[in-house]
Amino acid sequence: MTRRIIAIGDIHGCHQEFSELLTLLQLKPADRLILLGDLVNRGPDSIKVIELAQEHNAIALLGNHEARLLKAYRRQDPSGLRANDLLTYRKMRPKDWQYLEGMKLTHKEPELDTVFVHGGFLPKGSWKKQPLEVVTRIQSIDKDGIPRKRREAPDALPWADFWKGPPFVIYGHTPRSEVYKRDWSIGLDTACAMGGKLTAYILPEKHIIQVYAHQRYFP
Ligand SMILES: [Mn+2]
Repeated sequence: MTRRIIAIGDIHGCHQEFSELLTLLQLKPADRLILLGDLVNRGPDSIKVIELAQEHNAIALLGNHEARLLKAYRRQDPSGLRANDLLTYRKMRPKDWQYLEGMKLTHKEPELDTVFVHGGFLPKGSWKKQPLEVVTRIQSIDKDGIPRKRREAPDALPWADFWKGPPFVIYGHTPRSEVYKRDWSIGLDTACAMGGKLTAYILPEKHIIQVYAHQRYFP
């Protein structure tokens, strides 16, 4: 029996779609589930997403949304949070915070020479040494080589266009209508909370399974 490595893109509180996807995947005990961060905010129930992740022994990576919530939690000051983040913040129980605290920045599967991360990497230097602000937030790289959000720099190209592996990188964070495949990466954020799809990518067979969002939860 081959063990499957299954990565899932940004869930953003979409617990129903996450649950449907888990059913379709028919997880076996040997399978390894990797969630690419941003489990929370935007969708209807972030706490249920955290619970499902725990039930299925997922490896959950830190997204910019978790990082933002944790920052407020550590200061015990949610005043800087957006309205939507605040809804999650208020529902979080101590054990949910503990779960967020345990999220890793990256995960590597050495046999596949594949790395998993929420946002992505700058193409220069080792991927292992890049700071939280880069790996959880990068979407594009501008002409000066600075990591940017797409919104801030519409003309900048996706970081994945510059990335020449190895390793192969599987990431989320940049919502698109379809997965974004390059020779050395694949982006799996298919904008579920915005009425798109939730995507799972299964290794080693490189198979994609998707479920449609029931509705648009976030503008
Ligand atoms: Mn994100």
